[in-house]
Amino acid sequence: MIDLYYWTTPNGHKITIFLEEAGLPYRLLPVNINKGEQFKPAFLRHAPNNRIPAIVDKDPTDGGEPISIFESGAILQYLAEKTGRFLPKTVRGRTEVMQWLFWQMGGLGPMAGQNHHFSPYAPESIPYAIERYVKETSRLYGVLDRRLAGRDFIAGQYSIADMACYPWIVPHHRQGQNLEDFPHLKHWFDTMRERPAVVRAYEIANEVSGSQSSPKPAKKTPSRGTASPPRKAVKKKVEKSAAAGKVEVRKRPKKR
Ligand SMILES: N[C@@H](CCC(=O)N[C@@H](CS)C(=O)NCC(=O)O)C(=O)O
Repeated sequence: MIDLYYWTTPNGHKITIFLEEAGLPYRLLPVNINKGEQFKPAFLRHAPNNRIPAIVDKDPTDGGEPISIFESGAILQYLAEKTGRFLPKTVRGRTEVMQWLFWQMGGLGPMAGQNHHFSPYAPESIPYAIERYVKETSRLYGVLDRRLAGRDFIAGQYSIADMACYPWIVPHHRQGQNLEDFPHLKHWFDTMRERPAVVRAYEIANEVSGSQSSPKPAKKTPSRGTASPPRKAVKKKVEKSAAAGKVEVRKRPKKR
């Protein structure tokens, strides 16, 4: 069983997408970053950077003590290696995936994150910062668009690189981007959003944010991009334990 310390943000969605794709059993532990729960000592034991996501694998492949992992890229790599899925084993295939995973971790995520901060949320509008991050996001979208020309997925086959990038493209409107300007990226985005595991990941996000309603902020507050556009009826796939604030996600039969 994997414990997932999670909130409904792009970095959180990456891991629910992986777990849903792989059909791994996991227990979802919401860490409401709008309420400061990322600073609680129990969470910091697993995530010293006080940011979600983090996981604890209670059943590591070496049969030893549970392993805690923070940083979404490291978690995706760990889970891919654990399951033998979504990361090719050949040196070339693996290198393709890893460089795009690092590109997301070092570029797309941080730059789009700054874009979210300065464009819609900053209490003071700073045109220089807005322009810088909207432009840089646009440049990165262009890089991904060119990469996806003639490819279904970022590294050819569906991989953890796609899972890492997709949640950062979901809030494209908020980032001042129009997907019509990036046709290959748009095609990939439309394919990704229809994957059943991706749909489930965003349904879970809606369930979790609905169950942890925070007080409405009086002013604009930096919250981090969350769930997908409203989808059809959200099925009850998540069981909540209100007292413990935990959400148990049961293993589903694989549909292939
Ligand atoms: N590089 C980290 C970034 C994690 C991160 O920034 N998480 C945000 C939510 S997307 C967070 O927990 N923020 C809490 C805070 O800013 O205090 C990763 O990819 O895991």
